[in-house]
Amino acid sequence: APTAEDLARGLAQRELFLVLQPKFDLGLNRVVGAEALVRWQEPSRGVLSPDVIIPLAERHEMIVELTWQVLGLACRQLQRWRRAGWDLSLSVNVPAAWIKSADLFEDFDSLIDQYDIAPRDLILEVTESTTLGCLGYARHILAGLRQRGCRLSLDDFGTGYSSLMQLHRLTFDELKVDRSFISRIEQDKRAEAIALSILDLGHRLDMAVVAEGIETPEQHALLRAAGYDLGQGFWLARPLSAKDFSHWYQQLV
Ligand code: G
Ligand code: G
Ligand code: MN
Ligand code: NA
Repeated sequence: APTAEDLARGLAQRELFLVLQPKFDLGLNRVVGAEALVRWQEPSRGVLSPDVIIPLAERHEMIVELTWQVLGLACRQLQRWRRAGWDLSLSVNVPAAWIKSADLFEDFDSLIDQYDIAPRDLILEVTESTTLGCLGYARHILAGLRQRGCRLSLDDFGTGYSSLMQLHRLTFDELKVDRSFISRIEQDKRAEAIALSILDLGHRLDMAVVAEGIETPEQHALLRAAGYDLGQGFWLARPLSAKDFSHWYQQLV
C-alpha cells in the first residue's frame, strides 16, 4: 500500500487527475455536467482510486491540500469547457476538513479569479457526515460559498443520521439520493417508498433531486416517470477521462 511519503510526493509531483462521470437532466435527456472523481497515477502502483487515496490523505493531514488540487483541476476543466462554448457544470466532493481549513474564502476567491470561472458552474458536494457538527463554523463557510455563487449538494443523502437537521439548518441547491436506495428501487417497495419520499422532500425545499447509481433502463424509466430531476450511473455513462469525455460529448452536441 502507498505510504504518507508516497502521497506527499504524489501531491508535489501533481500525480492526481480527475475522471468525469456525466450527469444528466432526466427530463430533457441531456448532459448537464459531470462529477469529478479523483485518481492517482502512482508511478510504481498504477492508477489508485479514492478508497485508497482519501483515507490515506485524511490520516496524514494531506486532505486539505489534496482537495485544493482537485478543485484546481476542476476549475481548469471548467475553463476549458467554457472556452469550447460548452455549458457544463462540474461537481467536486469536499470533505469536512477542507470546509474547516484556515483562509478558505481567500484561497477560494483566488482560485476562482485564477481560472476566471463562474462560481455557479462549480457544485460542491458535501456528505451528511461532513456537515455533522457544523451548526456553527462550517455552516458559516458553506453559506459564504453559496453566497459567492457556488451551488451546494448534499451527497449520499439518507445514509447519515442527521440528514433532516442538515436540511433544516442549511440551504442546499441539490439533494443526491444515495445509490443504495436507487439500486433496489424496482424490487424493493420500501426502497421505492424512500426514494419517492426524498424526491418530494427535496422538491418542497426547492432543491434539484439527483439519483446516483442508475444501473438499469428500468431504474432510469422509473426515476424519470417519478420526476427525478437529474441522474448519474453506469447505465447512463461510466466515469470517463477528460479526453474521452470531450470526444463523447462532442458527438452529442
Ligand atoms: O470513483 P469512485 O467510485 O471510486 O469514488 C468512490 C468515492 O470516493 C465516492 O463516494 C466519492 O464521493 C469519493 N471521491 C471521489 N473523488 C473524490 C475527491 O476528489 N475528494 C473526496 N473527498 N472524495 C472523493
Ligand atoms: O460521491 P460518490 O460517493 O457518490 O461517488 C460516486 C461513485 O459511485 C463513484 O465512485 C462512481 O464510480 C460510482 N458509481 C457511479 N455510478 C455508479 C453505478 O451506476 N453503480 C455503482 N455501483 N457505482 C457507481
Ligand atoms: Mn459525490
Ligand atoms: Na454519493
